[in-house]
Amino acid sequence: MKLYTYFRSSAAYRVRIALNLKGLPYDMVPIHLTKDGGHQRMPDFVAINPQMRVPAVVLANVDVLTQSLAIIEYFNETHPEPPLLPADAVARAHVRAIAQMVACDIHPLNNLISLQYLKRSLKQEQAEIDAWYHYWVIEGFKAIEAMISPGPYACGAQPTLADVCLVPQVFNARRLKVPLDAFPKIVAAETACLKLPAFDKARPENQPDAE
Ligand SMILES: N[C@@H](CCC(=O)N[C@@H](CS)C(=O)NCC(=O)O)C(=O)O
Repeated sequence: MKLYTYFRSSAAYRVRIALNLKGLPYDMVPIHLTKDGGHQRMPDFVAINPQMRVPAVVLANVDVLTQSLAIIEYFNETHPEPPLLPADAVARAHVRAIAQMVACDIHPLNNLISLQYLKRSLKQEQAEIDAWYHYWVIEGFKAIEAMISPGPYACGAQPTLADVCLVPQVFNARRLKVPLDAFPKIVAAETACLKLPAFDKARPENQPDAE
């Protein structure tokens, strides 16, 4: 299978972690999101993902999967071990809630294309864009911090979809210099996760396209 990825994309980072946790091999196809106006806009990639975003997965039978959460749930269903969602329905809803707080409430407000729109179309200054970024991460992290259960991972003793989403968002927050002192449980979950080879191998700095 092929994973269309970009080393710094937190959505692609989620899929790399999940595939590594499942022990599934994949070939990475780097899509540079800023070079030459963005390789995600080139016809070869648009034919794979008309949304012009990474990640995308092309399975061995050439089926195409897009959207990180849909991709991860597909692999969790087809390769159940280790499970990324708990067996208990309430616990599962809790894990999905944290994952969606990252993927649906924080990330869309501060991913590359949203920040580019603030800058290029709405002509906002960099300081205002940074303030926007920090505001939405901090608002989201305040709620997630309150929802994290005793660790070492975000939702207990095993890494789950919540960690798969949270760790890349913490990477992004650090890169944009969001102070994390108010979020000790989030940082502790991140520390525990990054000790696992599956998470470590997926880190942006460990990717073949890292700059
Ligand atoms: N909800 C999507 C988000 C995908 C997304 O926004 N990817 C970003 C990188 S993290 C992207 O490809 N952006 C392209 C662009 O900014 O033009 C998912 O979870 O897969």
